[in-house]
Formats: sequence, C-alpha cells, structure tokens
Amino acid sequence: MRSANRLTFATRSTRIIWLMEELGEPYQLVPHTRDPSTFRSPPTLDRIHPLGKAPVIEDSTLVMAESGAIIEYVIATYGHGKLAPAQSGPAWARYIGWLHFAEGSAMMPLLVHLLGMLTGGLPDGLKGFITPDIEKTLKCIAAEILDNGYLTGSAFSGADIQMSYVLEVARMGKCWMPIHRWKNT
Ligand SMILES: N[C@@H](CCC(=O)N[C@@H](CS)C(=O)NCC(=O)O)C(=O)O
Repeated sequence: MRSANRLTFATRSTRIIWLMEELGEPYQLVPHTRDPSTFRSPPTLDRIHPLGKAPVIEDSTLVMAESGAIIEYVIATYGHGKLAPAQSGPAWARYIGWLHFAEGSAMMPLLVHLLGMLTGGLPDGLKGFITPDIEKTLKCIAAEILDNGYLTGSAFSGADIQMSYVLEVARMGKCWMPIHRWKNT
C-alpha cells in the first residue's frame, strides 16, 4: 500500500497502523500535524481527500477515508484469511456489527463528553442525554470481552482494532475502568 496518512496526536489512524503491522504488509506512513490552535487537520489532508480527515489511505489509484471501511477493505484485499471470520454465519455477523458500531454509535457520546471536558463542560441537558448511552456502551463492550476474550469470540479481529480507539477515547474522557470492575456495576 502506498500510504496510510496519520494525523499526529492520538487519532483513529492508530487503527490502520496497528492493522498493517498485524498483517505484516508494507506501507508508508505520512504524518500530518494538527493546527495547534484549532486542533483541526491541516490543508495537506484536504488535498488528499475532500473530507480532510485521518485516517485516509492511498492504494494504487484508490483514495479511501473512514476507518471502519478502510479496515474492511484492507482485510479483504491483503488479509489472506487473517483478522476476520469467514463471510457468513454468526461470527461474521458479530464482526461487522462491532466494526460498524464503533463509529456508527459508540463514538458519538464519548466524543461529545471528551470535547465537553476539553472545552469547559457540557450543558446539563446534553450531559444528561449522553451519559446513559456512554454507560450502556461501555458495559456492553466489557461484557463481551469478559465473556469471550475478544469482541467476535475467541479470535482477535479487525473489529477489536476498530473498537480499541473507542476505549482510548473513553480512557481520555476518564470513563473507562479496569475490565474486571464492570462486573460489579
Ligand atoms: N468516522 C471517521 C472519523 C475521522 C475523523 O474525525 N478523524 C479525526 C482524527 S481522529 C480528524 O481527522 N480530525 C481532524 C479534523 O476533523 O479536522 C473515521 O472513523 O475515520
């Protein structure tokens, strides 16, 4: 693969770097530095993809954004059967469920919470709205890991890589706790 673009400072791009390392596939890492005052991506990323977000990959003539989709594409193209269950049956259904859940549902309340922390606090109404979602999300993840070891059963997969950054945001937002403690909540 030609490049996996990384926006410097703890970002979702770590998912793609981890994935490429797991697969042992060669890739070129291109760091982009956030604007220190706005914390947004620099114009160099807009020149690669109109969304101007990281991660974004370039593979031959393909330019692709959106981490979950990138993971699915990379595993289908370079996985050789690794890091995803076969494409049918309950393990695959769980796999795509977690892969989509990460950015489709789990990330939003956690990110709103984190942005609130970093910008002086959330209004009570918004806080009250997202807090139950955060609790349900984290309990659900913890239950799955405690029961099975990994999110899609006993095998490590791209879904674990995708969900790892959700836990990283929970950790940054001081909402995550050691896994065994969830049992008693
Ligand atoms: N849902 C997208 C989110 C991409 C995203 O928001 N990336 C952040 C870095 S973690 C970014 O580029 N932020 C800079 C900006 O929005 O200006 C994905 O999973 O790839």
